[in-house]
Amino acid sequence: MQNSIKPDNFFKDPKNFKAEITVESPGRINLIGEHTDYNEGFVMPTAIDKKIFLKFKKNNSENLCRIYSATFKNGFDFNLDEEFQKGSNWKHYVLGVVKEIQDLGKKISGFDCLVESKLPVGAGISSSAALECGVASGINALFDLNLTKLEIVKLSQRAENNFVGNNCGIMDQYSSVLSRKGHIIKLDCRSLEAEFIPADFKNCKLLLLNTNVSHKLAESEYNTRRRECEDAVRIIQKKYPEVQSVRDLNFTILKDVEAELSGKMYRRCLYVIHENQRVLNAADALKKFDLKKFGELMYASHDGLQHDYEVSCEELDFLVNYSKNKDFIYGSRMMGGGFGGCTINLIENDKIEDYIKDVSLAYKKQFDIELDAISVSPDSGTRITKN
Ligand code: GAF
Repeated sequence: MQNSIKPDNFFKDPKNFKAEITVESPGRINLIGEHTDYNEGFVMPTAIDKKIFLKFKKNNSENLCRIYSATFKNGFDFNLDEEFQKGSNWKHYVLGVVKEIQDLGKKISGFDCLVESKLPVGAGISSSAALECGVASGINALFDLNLTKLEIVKLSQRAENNFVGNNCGIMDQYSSVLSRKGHIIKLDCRSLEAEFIPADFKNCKLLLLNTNVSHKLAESEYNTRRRECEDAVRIIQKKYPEVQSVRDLNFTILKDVEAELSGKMYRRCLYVIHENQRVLNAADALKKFDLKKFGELMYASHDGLQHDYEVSCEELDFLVNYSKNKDFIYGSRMMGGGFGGCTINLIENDKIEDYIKDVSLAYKKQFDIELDAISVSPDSGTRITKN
């Protein structure tokens, strides 16, 4: 790895960067179906109108690549023929993607890339998947690699798993790349069969409330949850070899093997069985415009994440509790991996402004932290422009 690039000797003036390819790579929300993707279950995400913008151009060198983030005001360079060091800074998401592309046997040469993010980091709207998929899509277009969108999704997920060390599922990358404007995806994370449901919330909107906390536990506990589920499956397989993942469990099997599982494993599995069913019910409710039902499922999801899956935190629980018993809020839950980030709220349009003021004051009083409100709309996945 070469020295960090300083803005005064590289990309001095981002506005003058003559891009060959521009990529708009969106963040994502998830309406319901949390921690179900890596258990081969169901999720209901969509890309949003908040994005990372990436510009690419070839730089005529055989191997030198230069990346500069206008957002973080720093950059780095690397040679395509060097061995990349693993890590978990933003640059490792980029390097991981480049490595996965090289591992597919695809030939690329030196390029420059300018990144500008409008996605808050740590908010749980997956700036990491947006970065990975944005880099992969840009390189694909710049060098005419002919990777399909699904290949971009999968290699970006592998980059995060293999290089950054976060054993995430496929939901974030899938929705960042393959979403359709104005739709929510009901995704089967085993078959990758997707149904695009019109995001018609009548007089309601989706509002994110960012706790502005990101507890340290997030990464290690995420991987622990995944391991707990996989360990449970291995134990259950001794009696039920047909169970390939927690997706295949039902209450009868779980009850039958309860004594062989630790208390934690049992509760993780119990949560996932319920959550998968909630996603299927939520998809039906959305198709019938039954927002009341949809909201109840969101609250039940949060309850399971808080008590059985144990990935919430007091700031998230406070916000969800605060929303309860307000007749203009249909549902609220933590969103994403947990331990901080945002809640997602289904709230009546004309009450949003007053509610933001009200809940922000209460949150500040409780934790002495500013709350950020982010209004989001379901948008299309990655957009690429050839300049
Ligand atoms: C993170 C992961 F990246 C996703 O794959 C998913 O597991 C999510 O947490 C929890 O639902 O965003």
